[in-house]
Amino acid sequence: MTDLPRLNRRHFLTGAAGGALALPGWQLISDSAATAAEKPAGSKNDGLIVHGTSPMNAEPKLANLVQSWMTPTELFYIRSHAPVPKINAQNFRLSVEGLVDRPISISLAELNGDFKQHSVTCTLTCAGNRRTEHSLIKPVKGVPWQAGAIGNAKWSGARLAELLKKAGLRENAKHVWFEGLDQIERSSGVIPFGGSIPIEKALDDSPTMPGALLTTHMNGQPLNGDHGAPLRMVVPGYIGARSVKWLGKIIVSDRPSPNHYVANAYKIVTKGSKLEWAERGPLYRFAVNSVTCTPASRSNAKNGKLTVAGYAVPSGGSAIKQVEVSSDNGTTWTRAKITSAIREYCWALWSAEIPINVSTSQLVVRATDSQGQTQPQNIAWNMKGYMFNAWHRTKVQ
Ligand SMILES: Nc1nc2c(c(=O)[nH]1)N[C@H]1C(S)=C(S)[C@@H](COP(=O)(O)O)O[C@H]1N2
Ligand SMILES: [Mo]
Repeated sequence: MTDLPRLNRRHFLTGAAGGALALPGWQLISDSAATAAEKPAGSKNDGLIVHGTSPMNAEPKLANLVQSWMTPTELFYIRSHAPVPKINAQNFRLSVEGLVDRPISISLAELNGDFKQHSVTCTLTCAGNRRTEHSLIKPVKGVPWQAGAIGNAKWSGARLAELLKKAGLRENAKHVWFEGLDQIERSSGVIPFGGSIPIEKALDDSPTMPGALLTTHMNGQPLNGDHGAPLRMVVPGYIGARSVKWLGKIIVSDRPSPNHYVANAYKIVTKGSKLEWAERGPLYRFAVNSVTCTPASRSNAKNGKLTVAGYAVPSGGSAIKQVEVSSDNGTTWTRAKITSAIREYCWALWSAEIPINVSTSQLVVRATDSQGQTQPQNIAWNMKGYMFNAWHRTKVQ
């Protein structure tokens, strides 16, 4: 790899501190969305919608988000369950334990120097993206994401499979747990954020896409605090929650992680009984989805043709095949033009010219991916408001 700067101490220190220092300038101003506020205009992340500052949860405005196929770091959504932990990158060590022959404790310099560095471009999206639309069925708790909890970035680091190979997997290794160094206050006590993935996914390397990447760089720069400095997982094709930030520990096991964020969150449940939580499997792959980003809903439109544009994301691991827009609630569809690269594990950007007249009240978009997955007209409500991928509707007036 040629374009990844070698890590050094200064990078890690500025990388880790940068995110924390970059944020106090944000201020809350009243906005139509109850908890949302925007960063004052005139700076690079002009227009980020902030749902909360401690921990930081923010998403870009949709019109800004679809300006480029590669999402600039300052426009990349931030989803954190606790404040950014202070990590001294100099004496930081990642440990690998559990069902391995040789447990590992490794520094960042060793991870960078002893393992081949790979760069991959893939889309990360939160399972709660579009929760505000889901809440129109029946309200749910959780960060009220609009449709901006998604971004496409270049991630660089070592392949998880190579580290696991070095540790030597035992025969009964079935799942890989990730543990963050953050401290999340819950009624039951303080816990780290945890994730886990099946061992098959961890080892599912292709020449161009790792099953999972131990990421130190985002878009060619050392990770900043908000995005997980100094080290995070990136699990292409899986819901964002499996890409654990501020990674401190990897545990190989014969079962999924018992961490709250695997066992008692990120599942599709409708009643929330103990039994239902125990019976449901953890969410892994994200679902095919698409959103019209411009114009915004309720923009004024004239008779004639309206140009609409947005993003479409394939279900985890596939590629976008087609995007269609309808002005008659799905009776007839117009195929949109893909205006970006089309790649596995990545979103695509699209635009379409749609004839409209006085009787047009809304536009609908749906995407289909290379696995034949397509968005449903409606989806069933679930308690946490996850995986909302019903046809996206834009009101026109
Ligand atoms: N340690 C830790 N990792 C985490 C989280 C967190 O709160 N703590 N949030 C997860 C969730 S729910 C998502 S969607 C992604 C968001 O990554 P980003 O903030 O870089 O966009 O990080 C995941 N990794
Ligand atoms: Mo998420």
